[in-house]
Amino acid sequence: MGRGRSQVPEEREGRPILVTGGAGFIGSHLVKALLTSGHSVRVLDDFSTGNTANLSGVEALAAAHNVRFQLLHGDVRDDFRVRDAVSSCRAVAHLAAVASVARSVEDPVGANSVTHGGTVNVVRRAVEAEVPRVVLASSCAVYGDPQSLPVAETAALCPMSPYAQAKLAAEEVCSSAAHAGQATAVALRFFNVYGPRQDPSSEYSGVISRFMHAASHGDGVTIYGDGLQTRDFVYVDDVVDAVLRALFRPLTGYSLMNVGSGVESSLLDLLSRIQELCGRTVARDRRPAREGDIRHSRADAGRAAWVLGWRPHSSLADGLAATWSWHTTAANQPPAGA
Ligand code: NAD
Ligand code: UD2
Repeated sequence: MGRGRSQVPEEREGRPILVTGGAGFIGSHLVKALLTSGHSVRVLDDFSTGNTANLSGVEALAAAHNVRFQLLHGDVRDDFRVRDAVSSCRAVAHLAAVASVARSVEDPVGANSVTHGGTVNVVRRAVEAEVPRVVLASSCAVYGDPQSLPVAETAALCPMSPYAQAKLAAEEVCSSAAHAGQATAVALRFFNVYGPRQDPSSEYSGVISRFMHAASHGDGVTIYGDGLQTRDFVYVDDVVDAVLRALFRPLTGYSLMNVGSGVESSLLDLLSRIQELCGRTVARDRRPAREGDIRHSRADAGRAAWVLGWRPHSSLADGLAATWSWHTTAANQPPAGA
């Protein structure tokens, strides 16, 4: 690894980017964007929530762009698998995690072992293999309920769920490696990401995918709490753009950045937009607020603009329309109630 190196060394130019969790929602968009921009890609995924359908067409994409695509089935906690995965890589985008607050509350030990333990494993093996850069998918969940909005990276941290605690610990793994001069590391605190291929099939799935899945099947939705909680919904293409910049921009040491739209929307607002898209009223069932849920969220993404030259381009209206179109395309419809 390049101690303090800011640029990817030339001899690594043709080497693959490792995407852990590359068969998942965000990971699969990242993989396709990397291939399209002429980078070879290696994916490490255990398919616990990801699936091969998300990666359909990647071989053809790789061939069209004269680059390589390699899929490794394995767990980020499996030391031998991770050693193989990081070998000769140009950079690592580490996305594999138990990506759900609710699931982490149900199984805190398991969630921590993947999200924190897996990061320990990936980062230490990346450092050992002299991989010059690691980008971590972190989360705005580390802030908990911010005292004021928009929330900047300097805000107090108050992780309210095992998921948030594990993400904070994963960030510290990256910052320690960077501060020890072992790697350039970038932690991106994604806000609430949405878009095509977000899996709607579990009760733990992201709220936009849940609501759109229900609306497109003529079903009702469940609202936890009063529906007035707000989130900063950021479209997946914008998030991928931030990850690409974090992978390839000249940087040194450790960088930490919010990746959010800067716009705050309540669940009730979201539901009314979805009703407009589907042209009917969607029935709603109210349940108590979930444990570990935060109340309000909105990003100050000024640092990502400054450091990465990043800004979101998709409005909520455009992003929802594209996501709705994906949900209502027959080939993309998981069976109702799945
Ligand atoms: P996802 O569940 O679709 O993707 C996670 C991927 O990691 C899946 O393909 C899954 O099979 C894989 N994975 C899980 N455990 C693994 C393990 N032990 N070994 C190997 N692979 C494993 O979720 P996503 O929404 O695409 O999230 C990607 C990353 O972004 C996660 O780290 C998540 O915490 C983070 N993030 C997501 C959001 C969001 O709103 N979706 C927001 C903030 C941060
Ligand atoms: C958190 C993080 C997000 C990401 C994600 C991974 C915050 C602000 N965001 O998202 O960055 O890391 O965790 O899981 O911490 N809800 C319903 N009905 C449903 C589904 C959800 O009402 O069918 C509610 C849910 O209780 C919450 C809101 O919708 O209040 C958003 O939930 P989510 O699961 O989409 O995402 P969230 O905010 O937990």
